[in-house]
Amino acid sequence: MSPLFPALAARSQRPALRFGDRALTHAELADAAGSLARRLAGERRVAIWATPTLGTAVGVVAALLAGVPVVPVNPRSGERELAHIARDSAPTLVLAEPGVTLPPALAALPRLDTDAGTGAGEEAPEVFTEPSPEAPALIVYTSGTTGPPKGAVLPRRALTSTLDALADAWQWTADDVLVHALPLFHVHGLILGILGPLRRGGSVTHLGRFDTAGVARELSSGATMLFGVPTMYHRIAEALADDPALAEALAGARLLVSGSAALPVHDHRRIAAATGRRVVERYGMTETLMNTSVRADGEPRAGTVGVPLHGVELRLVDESGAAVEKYDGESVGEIQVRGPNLFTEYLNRPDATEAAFTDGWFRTGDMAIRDPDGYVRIVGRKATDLIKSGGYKIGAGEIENVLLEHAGVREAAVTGEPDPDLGERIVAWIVPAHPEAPPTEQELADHVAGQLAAHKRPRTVRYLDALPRNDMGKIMKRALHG
Ligand code: MCA
Ligand code: AMP
Repeated sequence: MSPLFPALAARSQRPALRFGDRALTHAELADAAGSLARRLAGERRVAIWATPTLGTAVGVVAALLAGVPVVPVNPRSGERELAHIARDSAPTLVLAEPGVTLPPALAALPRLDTDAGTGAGEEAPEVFTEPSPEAPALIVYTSGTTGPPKGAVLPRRALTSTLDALADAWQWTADDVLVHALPLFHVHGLILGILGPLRRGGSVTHLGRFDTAGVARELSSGATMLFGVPTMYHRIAEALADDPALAEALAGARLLVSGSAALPVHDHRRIAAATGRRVVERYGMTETLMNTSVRADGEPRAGTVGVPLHGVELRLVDESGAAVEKYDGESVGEIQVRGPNLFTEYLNRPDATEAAFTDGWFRTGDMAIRDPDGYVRIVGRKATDLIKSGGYKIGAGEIENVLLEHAGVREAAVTGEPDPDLGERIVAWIVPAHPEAPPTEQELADHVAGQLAAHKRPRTVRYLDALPRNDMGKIMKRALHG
């Protein structure tokens, strides 16, 4: 069994995964994923239809055991996004839960159900050759400012180094039981939320979908840690006033962790006031996995993402390209990082890979300051055309292109607007092709959801006679919110 998962090799009888009434111990997972892995061995690359279900976890572990790179696909991807990912990643096989009907872009591929291995325990266990630490483990698609999403190639050493650095920062052990409801096609939910507990030999309960009742139930019946995006903590903060059981459950947790976007200080405070517990923030990115965190044994401080994780080098660089040396809580620079946690490349995009690095440092595009004791505070982002909504990164250009394909749209611009629940809300500014009969808000939301993904749909549409443009004809987005 792969050294990625010592508890599988040790055939631990402790719980590993629970999704509703489906659960596996580490030993059972070793059998299920092991026999699925035998069927995957030799494949060049597999896609997985990443529903929030047990089969997705088993399928990803199987691919990792077999040493076959795996591409998690959002099961709510629209046609265009799916076609792009299928074309770009060119999987030789697709894994899916039994009974799932796959859309055309994937249906033509050979398919293996994620339960294909179960019941095959009588087969002799196979010892898979462990690939090199540099070998690709996962390819995770992430949006940029323009163009379709890029596949970040994550090597095996990035997974192990980030998960072990988090274990160090959070004192995360085999005794921890994690609960979360994050999607399984991104780093947060899949790598931290599923592979993390498995690597520790601990366990995870996935709620299937987020609700505060599920969080309260699990934290009051044995779960020790909660992972969530700020939107989830905001909804918890809102519910706390009328839900003493939720407050009690959170108060009993060992660690509450937030990430993927900034958790507003107001929500930090409301949760601390109602539960006596401080939410710990960590900062990461698909391309870098985790960079910094407030440590479990460190001082929790709202509004900061803590200190660099073990093995991660972090520097701030100002606009002239010079390193910001001051730890004064006010000198701003772009966060650049270096370390074993980094991706190796964007799949099929050497141009984009090259542009992402400077002297071996990865440019995150996030702007930050450092407190005198080294705590990092993120203060903004370089690109205005990147929107973080519900913890998802969304490129404005991608949505604009799809809106422009709608027959009722003459011009389109997309921006992010502050939103108490989602952090940012996607706003589409539309010049209708036929002002007397403009497309409705619902029609445009459905169009974007159908082509890209549900979370990329505009939540607000504003209709204009013309978009504000400068002398060069470029849309002046800053003038839109005027
Ligand atoms: C409404 N719905 C529609 C439409 N209108 N669906 C399709 N087309 C439409 N026009 C439906 C949705 O399908 C869904 O159905 C329901 O309305 C609500 O969906 P949505 O609006 O997406 O939900 P939400 O309430 O806005 O979701 C909030 C959320 C979600 C649960 C917090 O945003 C979320 O899961 N975020 C996690 C993001 C994440 O994991 N990011 C990590 C990447 P139904 O009711 O059936 O669901 S960042 C990362 O990995 C880095 C490394 C890091 O640092 O972590
Ligand atoms: P993604 O590309 O979807 O992996 O998102 C990565 C981005 O999420 C980072 O570049 C940050 O802008 C943002 N992010 C992640 N964690 C945090 C955090 N704790 N606070 C603020 N921003 C965060």
